[in-house]
Amino acid sequence: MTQHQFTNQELADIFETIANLLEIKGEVIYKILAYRKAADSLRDYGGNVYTVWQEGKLTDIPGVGKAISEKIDELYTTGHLEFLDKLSSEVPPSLAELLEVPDLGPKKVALFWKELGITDLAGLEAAAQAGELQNLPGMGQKSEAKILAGIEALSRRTTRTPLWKAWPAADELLKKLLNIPGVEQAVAGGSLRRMKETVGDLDLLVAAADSAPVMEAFTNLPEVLQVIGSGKTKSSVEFNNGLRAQLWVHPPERFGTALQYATGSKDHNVRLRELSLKNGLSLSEHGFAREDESEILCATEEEVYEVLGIPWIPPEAREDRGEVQAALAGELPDFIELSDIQAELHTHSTWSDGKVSIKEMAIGARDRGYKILAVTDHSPSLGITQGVTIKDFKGQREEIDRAQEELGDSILILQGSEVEIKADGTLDYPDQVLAELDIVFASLHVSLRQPREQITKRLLNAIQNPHVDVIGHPTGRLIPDREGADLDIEAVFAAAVESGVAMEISAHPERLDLNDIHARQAIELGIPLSINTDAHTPGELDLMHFGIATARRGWVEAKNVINAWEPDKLLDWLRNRG
Ligand code: DGT
Ligand code: CA
Ligand code: ZN
Repeated sequence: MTQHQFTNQELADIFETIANLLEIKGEVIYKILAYRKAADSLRDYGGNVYTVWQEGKLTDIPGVGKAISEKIDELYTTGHLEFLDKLSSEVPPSLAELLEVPDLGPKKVALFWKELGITDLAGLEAAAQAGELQNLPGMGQKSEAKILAGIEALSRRTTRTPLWKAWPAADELLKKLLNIPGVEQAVAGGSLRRMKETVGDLDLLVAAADSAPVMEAFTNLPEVLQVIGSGKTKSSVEFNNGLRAQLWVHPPERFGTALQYATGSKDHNVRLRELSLKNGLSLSEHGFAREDESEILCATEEEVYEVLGIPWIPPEAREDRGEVQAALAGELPDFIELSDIQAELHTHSTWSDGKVSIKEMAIGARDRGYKILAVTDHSPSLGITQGVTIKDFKGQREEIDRAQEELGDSILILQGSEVEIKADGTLDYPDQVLAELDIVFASLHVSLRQPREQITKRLLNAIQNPHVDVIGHPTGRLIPDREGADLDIEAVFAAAVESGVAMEISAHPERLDLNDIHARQAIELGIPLSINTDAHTPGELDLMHFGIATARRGWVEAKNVINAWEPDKLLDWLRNRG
């Protein structure tokens, strides 16, 4: 047994590298193509190449001739390849990474290397920034700028995109798609439609009888940096901003199965396929196929679930977390909807770091159909914002009374606070001050990196305070840059059950905190939730749908959410908490 058991993928990568280096070196094209073909073939090969080698049948693999099979033999026997070692001494292997830059081919890479001594990405970036590339033969200011943009896109590629960034980008693209002649529908699928907090890439679905003109128009959009792949039903592109998207185009009569497939999740789809097969039907993005190969086409997604014999499942719940089983048993939850929300309970005004007056926030809430608005400005200890001092509360109450009088009974304004849970675990106001307020949020903003035991204890202190009604954005995370506090969430939930406090799902898309999984755990324990935007302007009140989506991902129903209750029930609940 040798120690050099390269996988199919590793072998493919080695031959790919050889092809790239030969190309930069300027080798004749047929040699390069032979290595490239071998690499592709090894990557896609169904069996295990190592086993085939042991059987002495390497040349049975397509694309593997005598020269390649000898190299594979050398690799498995010795662990390395003399040919590659020699090639690497002639052409720096780090040059291959330059080929990853969109639109940068081997000729240009060779040019940069020979003329400027550039051997890696960092060197290329520095030269482009210094304007050294534009004077080379065949180059100019424009192509130099493009290379810089390409390097930037490359550096962003590894990370997932937060939902709050992907959402508006998708929105804009969908509008453009709808303007292409022949496009009947354009909607988002994938993790974006499921409202996952981050997305890997956008999946855009179009219903059109003829796909070619749509693909053509899409791949030629000015914001497209490079086309990664293009086919009849699917194209894949990378945009200048580093985001990637797949466009799926299907005829209108098949749009239902296409949208369902591309919405995923993959695991949910696998479940549906299993269910379908039990009914003698094979489900694909194109439709259902019977055993005699006749088809059932679905123009809408509702029809897909109907054929499967289960109720339509909202995209947010398609994560294979028991939803298909629940649907079969008729036990899907009555998922909360935006229209269930009756009150916005976590907002800021000019009394702390909000941008507008209490009255303006109340008008914003009223215009969105809410019956109650709570103003919950920060307490003073949070250094970065101007907070409400104990003395300020009287003046703030007067402003609320005036606004209430002017707005009449169209909306009820509550005086609340977002009181800081300080680093030592105490709250920023004494109990008798908290007792005077209509609603109290307690939140962590500072010293979030304390050890688990310490920060958990801090939160437990707030949970156990009888004047605290809601724990605001409990973990304090910010997507994508800040991880939440290292809380012992079981202990937190146990304490919440004990005290009856509500936990927030912050709808602010940088927070979505509690997240979907924690929200589901919380309601299973009977902990009431509250979904709020933490708005600092009236416009931010529109972020509520992100919180609703997170709640739906956590199987939350309206009855679990205090601000989805009838106003009287909510006010009773608040009064009873003291
Ligand atoms: P992402 O982009 O990583 O945030 O996650 P998704 O869910 O958007 O996944 P993506 O973009 O790889 O694929 C889009 C959808 O295509 C996915 O949600 C379900 C479907 N899909 C992709 N690969 C497979 C597969 O191997 N089997 C099945 N049944 N569906 C798949
Ligand atoms: Ca995706
Ligand atoms: Zn806040």
